Amino acid sequence: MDRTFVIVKPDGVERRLIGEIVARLERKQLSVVAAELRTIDRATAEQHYGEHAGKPFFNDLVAFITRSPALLLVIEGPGETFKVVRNLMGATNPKDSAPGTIRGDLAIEMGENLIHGSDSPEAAAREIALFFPNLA
Ligand code: IDP
Ligand code: MG
Repeated sequence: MDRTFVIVKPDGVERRLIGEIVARLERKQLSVVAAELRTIDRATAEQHYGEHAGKPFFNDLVAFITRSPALLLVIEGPGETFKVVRNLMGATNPKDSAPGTIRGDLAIEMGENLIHGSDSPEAAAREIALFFPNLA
């Protein structure tokens, strides 16, 4: 089985969309294999989003992802799980995300786009290790 890392971001928890978002992953036949509601600390957020350090939106992004509890998830599927999740998420900017996707149906602002999913197998491994260091 193949794993990826997902965050229901603070806006998703605040809007009480945990159930809606997890249900969409489960209906696709993906499994939740680890889950924790956690307020992400600043250092972890900066490491997680390290590829965006120095970009104009970086400080807002770190403030957003740390502002209140997020649901951290390890998601498992039969293969290419990162890709399956990214397709369910929709495009980064909710104004471009297709209807039928999580962002396309439920979000409208780039800065409040509900969900993170790793963008490669390498990112999935790195992010799972960062957020769930005790997971085998
Ligand atoms: P992704 O979440 O679809 O992988 P990334 O490019 O990795 O998209 O960006 C990470 C997050 O940073 C996005 O989900 C979004 O919340 C935020 N973000 C990306 N680009 C912008 C931007 O141009 N303005 C504001 N926020 C942005
Ligand atoms: Mg990304």
